[in-house]
Amino acid sequence: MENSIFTGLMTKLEKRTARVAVLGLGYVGLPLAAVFCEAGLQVTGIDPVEEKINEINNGHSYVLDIPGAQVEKLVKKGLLIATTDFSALKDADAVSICVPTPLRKTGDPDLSFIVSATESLAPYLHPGMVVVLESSTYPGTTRELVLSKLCEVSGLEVGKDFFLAFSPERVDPGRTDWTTYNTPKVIGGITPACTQIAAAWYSLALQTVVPVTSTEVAEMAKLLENTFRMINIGLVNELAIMCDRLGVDVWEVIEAAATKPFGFMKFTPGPGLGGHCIPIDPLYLSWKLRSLNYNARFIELASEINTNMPRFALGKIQDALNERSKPLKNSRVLVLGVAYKPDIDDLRESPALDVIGLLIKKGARVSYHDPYIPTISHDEWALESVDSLMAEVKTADCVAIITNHSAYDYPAILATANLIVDTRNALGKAGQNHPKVVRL
Ligand code: SAJ
Repeated sequence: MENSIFTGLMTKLEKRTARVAVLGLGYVGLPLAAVFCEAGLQVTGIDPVEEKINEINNGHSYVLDIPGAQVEKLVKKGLLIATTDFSALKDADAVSICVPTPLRKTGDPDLSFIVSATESLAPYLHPGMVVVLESSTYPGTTRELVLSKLCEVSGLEVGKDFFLAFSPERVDPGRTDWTTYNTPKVIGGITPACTQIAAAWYSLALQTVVPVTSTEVAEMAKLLENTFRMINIGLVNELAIMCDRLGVDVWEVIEAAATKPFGFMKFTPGPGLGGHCIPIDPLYLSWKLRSLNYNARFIELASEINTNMPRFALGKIQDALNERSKPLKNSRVLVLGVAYKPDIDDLRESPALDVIGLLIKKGARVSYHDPYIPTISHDEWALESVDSLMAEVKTADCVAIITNHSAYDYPAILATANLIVDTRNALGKAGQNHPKVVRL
């Protein structure tokens, strides 16, 4: 049911006079702010980290997907303003919340960033405002946590005085084919009017908006997307363990299966599951279901298998050295690639950190190289990426390819190394049945 507040906000959106605020200027928030600016909307970016604010206001970018020149252009045009001052929200008509949703040490969801952002926003919530939460989280968060706090503090009625929706982020940092602008965007509101107004807002700036009937549907869609991925990676990781027992080359098996033109989707095994989405989002879902007395067994099992892969990779390294009468202890092991996936500089949840920690615990003399990551400090150890890569490859007792950056000259590495454990099939066919190569 439309009221004057609804039509007033809709008119501001249609005239593009609605003032936008983006809370949280990370790899999701900054590209989202930029795409709203490109649509001609005036955007205030708010983040508590002063360095980020200064970078933006000085026309620089710290986010892979947003060139500094674009930030400079938007700031110079007065379309993008950045501040640490949350009171800027009092002038906003449309607010996107793009804050992290990590896990606590206990493995439980850490909703502190969403709570903090909501508490910062609540005092400034006013009639005619639309709020969209983008952070990946369990179904029910928007309604149970964000809505209740906003209503409690403001006394306003959702769907009539203000509008609230959830829209999962689908940013894949470094990707150029699918961007914030052209990736379809699911949006679900607390009420039909919330869905309608949030979809109208996002449709000003994004190519495709997909309205759904509730915030829970939108929250759950995101978790399905990433749980699907995590479980299928767990499946091929278990396949790698099975093939190891069977003495069958798992990479050849997967290549053969992938020739099926329908009904199959290729995933590849590895030394573990990294990143800030895939290992984490599914655990938000299983955590929520446990509170409803349901055990999400697929997620638990896949998580167990994925978490064990660093140890499986260690076993491969240990066995390969053993075959050459070299104990792991005091052997020189060079780890190639430590980012959580190829061709990026992100270490978050990287399995390389687990593999290196296990190698150090076993007394191996560990070094690493990564063209994107010059230094690592993790738990009680710290390392620097080696300088002369090929000299280190030559002297290492074992080279362990953990992240298959495309920058590496794999034929040269194969020719130079004494022994290679290839956990990513980086060497391809050249590494199959090669006397110097052990594959996962
Ligand atoms: N991995 C495997 N085998 C695979 C695929 C991935 O072991 O077959 C490992 C990677 O090495 C990495 C981890 O899983 O350690 C996650 O890799 P990812 O390719 O899923 O990359 P992410 O974590 O950056 O996932 C993002 C997600 N995007 C969003 O959540 C918006 C995911 O939904 C995308 O599908 C993925 O990018 C993508 O396709 O690149």
